[in-house]
Amino acid sequence: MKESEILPTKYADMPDQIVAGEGLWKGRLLKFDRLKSTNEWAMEHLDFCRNGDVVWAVRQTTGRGRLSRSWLAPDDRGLTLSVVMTGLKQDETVPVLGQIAALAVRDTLEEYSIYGRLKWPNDVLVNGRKIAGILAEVDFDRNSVVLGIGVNVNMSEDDMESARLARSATSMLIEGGRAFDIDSVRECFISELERAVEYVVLDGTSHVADVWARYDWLAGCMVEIRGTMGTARGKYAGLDGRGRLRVIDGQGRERVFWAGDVEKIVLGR
Ligand code: BT5
Repeated sequence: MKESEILPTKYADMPDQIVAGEGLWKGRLLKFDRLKSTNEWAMEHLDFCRNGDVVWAVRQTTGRGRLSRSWLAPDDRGLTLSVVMTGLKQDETVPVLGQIAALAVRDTLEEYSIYGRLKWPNDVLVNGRKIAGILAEVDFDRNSVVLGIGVNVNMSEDDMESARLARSATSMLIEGGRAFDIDSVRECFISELERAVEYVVLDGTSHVADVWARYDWLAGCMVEIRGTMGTARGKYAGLDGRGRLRVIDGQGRERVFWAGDVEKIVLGR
């Protein structure tokens, strides 16, 4: 980042630095040395944010996941940021933004020779362990979406162990066998996301389910889905064109879910 483009800010609760041109679509990078949650800050400061701003916390202390769950990011070792998008048409694009972000994370990892798979609604897994999570929040009144992304970059097995995530979580360091430069990972992710969002804006969302299917961790599995609208068990049938999960239940009926948690059913146990 060029020194001349860094503008220090002087207000409490405002970014420590604002860097022009390093956000999405050459938007601003709003950099915090420490922040409770980039999503929380962005949602509370939408009047300050512009389309394409990226809120980045070097240290995020109380990151949030979906459904009031928490997101672990030990000091300096995770990438934690939120992308602000405003003025989006309230069409089919908004519900698939989380999936587009997951695809962009997967593409980013591939740049570093780490090969991720996707798990609905928008997790990225490597060897069955979660390496990145995404939280999309919408403010309908302001016509804005805050897309929060957490990527485990340099977390060790010990970090995962102490957070009781040893079996369920992994990191770029664990999978790649070396430490990675978080600035480069961030820059790579922003350009992958830019590309993916532009594709959808120009071409619509119909291709998202097809691209997702190439890397789908649940493909061919029996699953149990606990959605906001009930529970179902059955054969996983991929995503539909609107990003919803499809399951064929025991009676052969197709059920679709907008949101929820899905797990593979291991038969014979
Ligand atoms: C998510 O929720 O996966 C969304 C995570 C989004 C985090 C980003 S970081 C930047 C932005 N600012 C925020 O405050 N949040 C976003 P969910 O699917 O509910 O998964 C949460 C669950 O994953 C937790 O209950 C843990 O079991 C597990 N978990 C927590 N931290 C993890 C980590 N670092 N790696 C893998 N799994 C983790």
